[in-house]
Amino acid sequence: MSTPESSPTIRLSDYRPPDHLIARVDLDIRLERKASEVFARLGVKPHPQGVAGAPLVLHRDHVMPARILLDGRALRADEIVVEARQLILHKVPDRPFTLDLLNVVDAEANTTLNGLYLSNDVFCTQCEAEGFRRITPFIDRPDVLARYRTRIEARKSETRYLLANGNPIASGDLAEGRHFALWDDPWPKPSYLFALVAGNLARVSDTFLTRSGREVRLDIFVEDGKEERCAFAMESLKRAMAWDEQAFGREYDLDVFMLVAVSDFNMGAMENKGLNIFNDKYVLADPRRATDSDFIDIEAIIGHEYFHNWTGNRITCRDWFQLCVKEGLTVFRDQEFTAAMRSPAVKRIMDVRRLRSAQFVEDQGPLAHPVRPNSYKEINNFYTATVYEKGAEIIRMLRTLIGEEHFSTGMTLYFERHDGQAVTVEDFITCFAETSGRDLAPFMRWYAQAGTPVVSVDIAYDAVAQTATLAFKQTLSPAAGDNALPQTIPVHIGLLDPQGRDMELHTADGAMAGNVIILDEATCKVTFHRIEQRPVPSLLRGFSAPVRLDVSLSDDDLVFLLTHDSDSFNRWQAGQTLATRQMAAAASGRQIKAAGVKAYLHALAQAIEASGTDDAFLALLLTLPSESDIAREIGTNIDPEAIHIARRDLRRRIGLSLREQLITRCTALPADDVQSMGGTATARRALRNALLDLLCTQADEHVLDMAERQFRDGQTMTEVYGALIALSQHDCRQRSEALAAFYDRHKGDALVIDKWLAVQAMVGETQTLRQVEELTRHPAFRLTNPNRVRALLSTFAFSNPSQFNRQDGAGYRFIADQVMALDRINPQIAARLATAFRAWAILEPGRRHLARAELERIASGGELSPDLAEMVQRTLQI
Ligand code: B3K
Ligand code: ZN
Repeated sequence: MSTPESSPTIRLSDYRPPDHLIARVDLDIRLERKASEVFARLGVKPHPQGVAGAPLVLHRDHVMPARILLDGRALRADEIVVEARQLILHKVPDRPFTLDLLNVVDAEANTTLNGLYLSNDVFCTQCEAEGFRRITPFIDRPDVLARYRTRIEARKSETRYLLANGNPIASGDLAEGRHFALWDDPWPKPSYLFALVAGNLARVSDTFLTRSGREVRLDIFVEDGKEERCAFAMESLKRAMAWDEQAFGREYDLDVFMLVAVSDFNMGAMENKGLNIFNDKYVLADPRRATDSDFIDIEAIIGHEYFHNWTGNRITCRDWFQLCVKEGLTVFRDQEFTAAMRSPAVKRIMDVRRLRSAQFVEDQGPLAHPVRPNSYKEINNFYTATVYEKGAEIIRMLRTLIGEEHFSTGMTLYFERHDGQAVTVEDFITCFAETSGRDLAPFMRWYAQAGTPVVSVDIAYDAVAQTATLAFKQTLSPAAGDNALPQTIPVHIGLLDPQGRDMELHTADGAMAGNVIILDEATCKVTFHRIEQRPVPSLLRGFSAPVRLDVSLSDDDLVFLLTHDSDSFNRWQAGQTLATRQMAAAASGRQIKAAGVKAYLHALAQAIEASGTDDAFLALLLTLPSESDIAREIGTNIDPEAIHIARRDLRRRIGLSLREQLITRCTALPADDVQSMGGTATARRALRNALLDLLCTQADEHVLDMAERQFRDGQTMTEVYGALIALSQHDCRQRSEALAAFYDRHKGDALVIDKWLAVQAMVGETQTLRQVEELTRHPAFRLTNPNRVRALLSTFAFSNPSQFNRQDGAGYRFIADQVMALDRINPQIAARLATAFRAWAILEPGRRHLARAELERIASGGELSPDLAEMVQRTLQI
């Protein structure tokens, strides 16, 4: 821990290669809970572009070698300069040499879950971004690539398995009940990809045959007794491996691929070479204990980590500013994987929802930053929705811009040219400029300019000339900076004729390629000819760019799109826009247009009746924009309570007017059992839950009984939890009974109990805060476990806007207290939770004042970790 002032700012413009390289790392690790010995033998050499005779500077964090030997000679104390976060050797040879370091690491005392730590008695590591320096002093930066060999030794009774990166090359028993394993990783890697796991785990094995005919052993390691819950994870892994071969031509490159599930983990998972470590939430699943969306997440995250093997591991980033070069690209790859495995239309909507709810909010507040940031104090604070999700949107736009074929050859060129390297965004984009022949210099602005551009469109129809003219204008966000230049924005469009059919698009120079307009100036006008009737425009189809669209379509036009658009994304979007319009008006005290509401309800009714609509898609149509979506639309002077009421009222209105249809549709859905896990059953369950949720807004005995029955008889967690969520929003007997029964049924199972914690934290009632406070003292809750913290505290702070933003400020006070307590245990998780305050500046004055006061209280609360200190300073913009 250190005081806020003590962390230096790291700048992209200061980048220079290190003066030394480490080409070989031999680790010999003797594990003990309190004092593991880590012998590190480093093969060091001067960097060809470094300063000759420069000192060797090693990063260190909580570790100080007891002995240092240079080419076998023990260094004297006066030859070593020890600084708080560095170890400096001033006199090192100007030729390759060996450095031996003997370190002692206390895994048991490490609650940060960064470096070497224990999770339920299992030794494991997390080294990205800068955790390796907690294990041994090192040049701990991604442009230092080394070959690693790792020997692990430990007590046999405590460590059935000893795992590290690469291929296993030896193992055996030793004296005094100890054993060892030796691992060799043939692929040079940065230190952040190092991993080690040792513990009494259980193993589930399978094999995968690569397309070139190599057999790879697949091992999933889990805590004892959880083996049966790994089947889906294993299937997902095999699907991911096959898909990467087929879609990107990428094969796996070691003899064994291992995946370990641990219960204490800071994020979703980690792509360590050959040894991915996962939060067990994203591995363990069976239909009775995990929901369909858990299954979907597991498949996506297993894919994501596996895809990193090429985009991240074989080709890594030069420095942490280039994080998006592995993360944005890998998110894009996992999105494509899910789209290929499931419904592309549903996947796109889910991704855009996530982008808007996390990234747009970030972009509109004090934490806005470019996809490639210019500076940071604590890099862990920059694993953000902007780097990940907006980073993925940039890749998607790139593909739209240059076309499928150039994109694919560009990817192949990238893999060939940069294999084994640590690269920059420029290296990556250059490959596509070369294959497409397009100047991508203007496109690079997407990486440099923060903020969400607004694209406004005016439509003029000339019935005499039979032309339709679209006038586009882009307005950059103030976050983009004073010298910002227009972005390259691909706008996919369609024009619908009065029957709802797509018209052919002809400009003066002929038919339009792919119906995509590239807006790369501040304004642009496009005229379409031979438009015989007034068209309804469908703009930004498939959400072709991460922008806000500003177009004044009438309610009737939106209903028309909701009913007819051939682009499913825009069908969904039309419904969302209509609903948001009503709710934003109500929440701002403006008159709601009765005709608008009526038209919206009518369109929903039609969608429910229509045959042929995919159930999962219909479920999305029936799900209203979230309270945060509405807040974002309103933009300033936010009153979260008024928004909550507006949303609740519209839901009630739907539940009331469409009651009979909702019931009929719900009862007509065939029952599911635990065996029904395919796409159709998943879609059906999503629809059943969406229908039930709307019905329950009526809170009469009939609908509450329906929910209670589904809760009691549901065969899958999706149904049971769906019913519990529907019930949880109403203060009724059924709710308290269901909550008690759920706890009773699952009390031994932490991951399921997380759902129980979360559902209570989401209730939009004033007693929720007290309930959440009480739950922090419940035996099921632990501040040291990130999954528990996220289930209870993050759900309250991020998914319950009306209660977190209580008018009396008690929600802010509570979360601020938790953030400060957490900071002493796990700074990364504390800093993450503190981002709940990121939208404080757009609140109405009373709440704004209270939220700010809590941020200031954290800022002045004594010793803060660098993580939290930076986050609070940025949020307050001080
Ligand atoms: N690369 C890791 C994230 C590491 C976060 C470090 N604070 C997981 C992923 O994106 O796949
Ligand atoms: Zn990733």
